Amino acid sequence: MPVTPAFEASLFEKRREQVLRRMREFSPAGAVAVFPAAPVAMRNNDVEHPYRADSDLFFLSGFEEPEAVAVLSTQGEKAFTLFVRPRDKEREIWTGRRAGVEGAVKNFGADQAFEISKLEDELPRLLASAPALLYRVGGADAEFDARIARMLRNLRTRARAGMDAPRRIEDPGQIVHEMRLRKEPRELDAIRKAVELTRRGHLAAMKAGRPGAYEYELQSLLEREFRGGGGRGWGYYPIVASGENATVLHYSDNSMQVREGDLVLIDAGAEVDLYTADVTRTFPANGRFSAPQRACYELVLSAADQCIERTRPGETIDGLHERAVRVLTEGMVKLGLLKGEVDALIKDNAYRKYYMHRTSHWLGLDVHDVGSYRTAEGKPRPLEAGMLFTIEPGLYIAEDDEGAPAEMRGIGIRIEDDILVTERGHEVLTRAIPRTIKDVEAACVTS
Ligand SMILES: [Mn+2]
Repeated sequence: MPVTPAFEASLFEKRREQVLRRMREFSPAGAVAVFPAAPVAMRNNDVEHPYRADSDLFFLSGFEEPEAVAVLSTQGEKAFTLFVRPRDKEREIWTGRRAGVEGAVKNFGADQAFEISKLEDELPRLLASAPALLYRVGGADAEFDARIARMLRNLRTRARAGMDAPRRIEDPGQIVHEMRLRKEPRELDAIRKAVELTRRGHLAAMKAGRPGAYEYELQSLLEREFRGGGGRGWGYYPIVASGENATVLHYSDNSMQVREGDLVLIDAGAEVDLYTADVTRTFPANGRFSAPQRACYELVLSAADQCIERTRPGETIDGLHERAVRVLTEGMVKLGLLKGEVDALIKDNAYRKYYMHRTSHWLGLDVHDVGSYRTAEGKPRPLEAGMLFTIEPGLYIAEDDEGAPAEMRGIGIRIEDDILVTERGHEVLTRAIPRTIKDVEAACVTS
């Protein structure tokens, strides 16, 4: 676990100042915001899953150790308090270096720091002085919810002693997630690096993805680039799906052998400094799309391109999805998958038989990143410069779909790119990962 932040400390300090400013607007009489670390997840018996910091806590502090809590307060001198695991020579021999209370102040900019064992004493003191608490109930850690609830109950029972519990409890996401939605240059640097490792991984898999190869071999090539290139690894578990496995949206066995004539769908992205890319490519194992594969691929590509082309400030994710649905539905009729009037097929959701997911999601520290998709009035949110999201139309024809032309059954295609909204329009960060038929076929050539 790093004992110094991945980015320069001043970046996190600026973010905290911004949060504190918004907290003062939100509750002029005072507010305290609490951000707990993600709990450690057990894999089996006494083996833990590799630890990955909570994205909000990282965003505000750069702190990546488990058993930590960050507190921001608009009251008093100490705006930023960190609760952390203490330095412990013996424990550190077993489980790695810790920043400790000193490091929390020195390296992570805390105004004060306490050992995590002091949480029950010190956190109520901070809470008692504030009319508003910003804490995300129902986050990753139900046990921490219960601890907060206990602290509040205890504070209320001490009302006669002059203690008081916050009267408002709200989600800090409305402040922090709004900030995370608009990417800063330093974040885009990390994402561009993640995209580059992702490009190398997908290229390696396209080259090696011949009939006879196993899906897990391709997965290992992706991971070799993601981790071997200096990233943290993957930002979400890779999907390597050959043939009809590609019609299972969250296929993750990655265990089958690629057959002659298969398409291979790979949805995989590297993580760099906790920022992830999210890219899907679909390629022919033998290096050449068959005629029906080509027809389906061109349809999905055209849906993707039409969405990308429309991306600019003011456009909405709902608007792009509607565009993708229209292009895909028109194509489904042309391909003989659906029969009827396009408008009626859209209205009746008939297209969902072959395109059952949404076209876009925010992207950043989390692969399905935070941030509201609606305005305060409940309308689709207009895109703004700095927002990063995916465009990922697909077409999935079940192997046993007797309504589909026989030669198309078992075809699953998705093309997914990462799009940054700019002042003038957009930038496709993943443009260099082959996506046209010509470029994909060229990338599959092994020679
Ligand atoms: Mn995605």
